[in-house]
Amino acid sequence: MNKACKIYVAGHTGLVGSAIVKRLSLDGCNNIVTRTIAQLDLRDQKAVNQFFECEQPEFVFLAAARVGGILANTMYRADFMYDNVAIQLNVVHACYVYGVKKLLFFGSSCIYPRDCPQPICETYLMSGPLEITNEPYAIAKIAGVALCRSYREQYNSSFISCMPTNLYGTHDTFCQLNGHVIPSLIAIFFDAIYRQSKSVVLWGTGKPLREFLYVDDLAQAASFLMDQYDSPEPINVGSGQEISIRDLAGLIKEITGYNGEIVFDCVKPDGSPRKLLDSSKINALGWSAKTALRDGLQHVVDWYKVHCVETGHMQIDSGHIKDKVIMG
Ligand code: GFB
Repeated sequence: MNKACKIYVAGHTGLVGSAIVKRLSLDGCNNIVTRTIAQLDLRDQKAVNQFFECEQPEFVFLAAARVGGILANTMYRADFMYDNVAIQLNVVHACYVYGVKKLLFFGSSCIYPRDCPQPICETYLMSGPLEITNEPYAIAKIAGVALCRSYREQYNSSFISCMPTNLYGTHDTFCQLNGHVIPSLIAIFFDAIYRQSKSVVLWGTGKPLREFLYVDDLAQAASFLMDQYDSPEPINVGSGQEISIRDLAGLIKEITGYNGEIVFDCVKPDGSPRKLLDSSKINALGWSAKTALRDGLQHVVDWYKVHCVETGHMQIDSGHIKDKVIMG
């Protein structure tokens, strides 16, 4: 992939896609193609084919997906399955038909079995039952991995898959109903500061462990893999930085400056007890995460203050849970 190559970043308005566009631009890539969902609905096969025929991208980062935290995954199971399978079928097939040189597909750490040994190696894929809260999303993502491998096996297509661990960064969904835990907690603590609430209610027991990767580190890994990796096997991308939800909440509380109490609502789901990736494969190739969790969180909190708190755009319960989908 050289700087003049035509690169399509699918999902460029989302957490991952926006970080990839930023990374590629910093690397000097000057021929990046993007489309918003209003311009191109990736669930529409005809529209996708027309786009590929017209633009003829050489490299594709498939970061478009319907995404959300534990609640959205639980409530909109059909949408998470349908939208992701449709996007993947259309984009991967178009990459084959229109001769894309290389495709990088983003899976997720939730595609591994719920109770598999930790840290999780790539070989554990499909070795046991999935976590129920996000099973439709996980099955859709497993289909994406299998799709890339199948086109490689049958047509020799250079399609690869990576498995990012739980991500966080700017341009995320800072809303409790839709969001993942980090953006939700940032929004909740700032809302509590604004309302002078004495306590905040978070979900689950606080006991689950999560590994977190700053999205700019993932973007760097994605660019690295596009250049360095060409294998049918998916590859994990993690930071090795694991923390309990309770400790994470304490850390975000401290960084935001909230002084009240944290209460856990144990009726709400915990999801997977633990999801720590074994990233030794990508580490051995020469990539490792750079951003310490505290530094990354500080950066996101500072960004949120400027872009959402000071502008009055805090939305902890926007209610538009079903509409949140990144596809363009
Ligand atoms: O980030 P999160 O929604 O997703 O939740 P998963 C992580 C943990 O944080 C769970 C707890 O144990 C939640 O119960 N939690 C506590 C909260 N308070 C909150 C809150 O206010 N909001 C949220 N969102 N969580 C996701 C999958 O699982 O992992 C996705 O559902 C995706 O499909 C992602 O694959 C990587 O880590 O549990």
